[in-house]
Amino acid sequence: MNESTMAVRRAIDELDLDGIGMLVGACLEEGLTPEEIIQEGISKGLEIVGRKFEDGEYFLADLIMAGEVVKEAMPILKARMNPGDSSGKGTVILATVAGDIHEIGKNIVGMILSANGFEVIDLGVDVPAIRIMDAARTTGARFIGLSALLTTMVDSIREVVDAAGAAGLRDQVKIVIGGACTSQDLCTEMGADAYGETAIDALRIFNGYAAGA
Ligand code: B12
Repeated sequence: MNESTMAVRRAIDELDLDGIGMLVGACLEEGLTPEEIIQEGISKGLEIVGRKFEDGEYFLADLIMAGEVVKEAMPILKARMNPGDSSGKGTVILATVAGDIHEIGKNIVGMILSANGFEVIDLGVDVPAIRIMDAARTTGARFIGLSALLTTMVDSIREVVDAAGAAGLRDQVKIVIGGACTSQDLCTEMGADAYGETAIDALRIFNGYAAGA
């Protein structure tokens, strides 16, 4: 395990808002890619925070702080991602589902997709199905990415699938889901088109659709 990404992981676990920028910068200096830093440092650090929250060692204020620490790191990583080629792979509408306000994973997915030729329309968090479908209709986007982290909110995914049906768009749009509480089984159960475990999976899946696979 790389020592610098371990330091990023530790900084998130220790809620080190002041130190994170320097540590992420050190990883980039070493030649690590933003994707590697996200995967090995940031996501793993947040996993530790999540476990501590579950165990009662961390409280909601700590979760909020962990989110702030990650937000500090994101612009630094974004600035180092490829500006995105103009190959015009299509438009992806991204949203965290209704009832859920987790945004870090969605934002990472958005960064990686836009750095790889997709136009990303990010509708934000806690987005009702109807708004997602309005956006799909008005922009003509064929791809929808839904992020969900709360087990209690997974039905919001089905609502989007149903809304696509009601709008007569179900055959025209691909609905891809991801986020900590999702799985292939959930994807099948909710009637979505694909499940991706990581932001890199999101890219692979949308690349496949863009290529007509
Ligand atoms: C930070 C955090 C928060 C922050 C969010 C800050 C922010 N600005 O986003 C705040 C403080 C707001 C928060 C609030 C709550 N949280 Co919270 N939170 C977390 C924590 C620690 C990290 C989440 C995160 O950002 N992970 C890092 C990102 C990078 O991972 P990710 O989102 O999974 O995304 C990756 C992949 O899943 C994938 N991906 C994500 N989206 C998509 C989309 C597509 C299309 C694809 C293909 C892939 C993909 O790519 C990403 C990168 O690879 C998690 C613990 C955890 N391990 O997940 C708990 C966690 C998700 N929270 C939890 C809970 C319970 C809550 C609260 C209900 C707490 C409370 N009592 O109020 C509230 C809910 C509020 C609400 N209505 O949404 C639980 C959920 C349990 C469950 N299964 O339902 C968790 C798992 C903690 C725990 N272990 O108990 N939380």
